[in-house]
Amino acid sequence: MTGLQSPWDIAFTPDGVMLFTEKCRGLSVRLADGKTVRLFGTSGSAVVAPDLFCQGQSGVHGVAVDPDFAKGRRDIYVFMASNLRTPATNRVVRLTLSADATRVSMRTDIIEDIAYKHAGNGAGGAGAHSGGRIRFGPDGHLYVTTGDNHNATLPQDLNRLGGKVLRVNRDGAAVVGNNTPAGGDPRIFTYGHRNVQGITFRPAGQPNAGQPFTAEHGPNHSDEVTALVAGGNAGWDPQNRPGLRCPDDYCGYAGTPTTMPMTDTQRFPKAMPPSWVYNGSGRGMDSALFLDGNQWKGWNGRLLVSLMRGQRIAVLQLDARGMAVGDATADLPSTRTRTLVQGPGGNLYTANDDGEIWQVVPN
Ligand SMILES: [Ca+2]
Repeated sequence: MTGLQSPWDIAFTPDGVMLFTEKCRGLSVRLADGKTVRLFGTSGSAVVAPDLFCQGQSGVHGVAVDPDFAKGRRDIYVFMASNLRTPATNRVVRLTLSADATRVSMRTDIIEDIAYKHAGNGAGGAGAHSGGRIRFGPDGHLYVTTGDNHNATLPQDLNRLGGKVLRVNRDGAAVVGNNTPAGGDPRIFTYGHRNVQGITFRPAGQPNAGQPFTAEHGPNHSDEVTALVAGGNAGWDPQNRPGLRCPDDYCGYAGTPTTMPMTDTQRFPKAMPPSWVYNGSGRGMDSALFLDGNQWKGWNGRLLVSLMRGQRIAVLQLDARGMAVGDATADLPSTRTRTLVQGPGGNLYTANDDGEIWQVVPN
């Protein structure tokens, strides 16, 4: 597909209908005959969400399909910025897709209180660092990635939903077993993140199958892939760094891998260690996907990670613990890739900042 406006994420129903989001337009569907319908979003959509707004990096982000869709639970889930509350928040909204996939109804907001950056500060503009990827894991639960909003205290604050990975049921309730530290919001699965926009799950047949791996933007250094454990601290804490110059108390852009680490093992000795740290040029670590299927041959089971500024996709080989032991670059044209998804049949689908969605077939 071409001519899209900032496509952000893609999801497929089991019968092959493709759903996609555009940041400032909303959710659309591409039907089997190639026709597209704007289902939900801003003006021009079949169902207009008057509370949805687009600002800076934010708007409509992730989309996911209910794991029981094929059993008749025709629900889809969308991450979006909303001004229903003052100040505004990010939300996860559940919708029901009609049998012909041309209409949505039954909006239910399952998470209403994900942190949103309502005003610019010394670190950047409003709407920054919302996270926004949503994926069902093989455990049947919905994982939601959020961002630090350029807010110094947010990542380590266990009562606010920014700089976190959440794990909830389809109604938004906390999953038993999240292992959130005592006193924290029980929807929090991991915390101490900066801006997570990639999450994928280790495929069946690999060690620790089902374990979630995140891809996370670093602060001009140290983009990270991390293997998550329930209740884990990812070690990002951009506050109280007396040696650094910190506009509006946010030290996130002020230091080096030593003075402002993405994983601060001095403050948090038990922090989850990164599987792969990328310090080269052209970072912008965004989406992540374990490729799964024999048709991918040498890439079967490898972890793809998009580096947006680098306009390339890294192909990582992991060891049994989940640590990267090799990386290559996918032989694909250069572009800023926003999402990586496998469709029915196992082909790879990507969306990019040139307004395109690609289908990539192993050859
Ligand atoms: Ca980290």
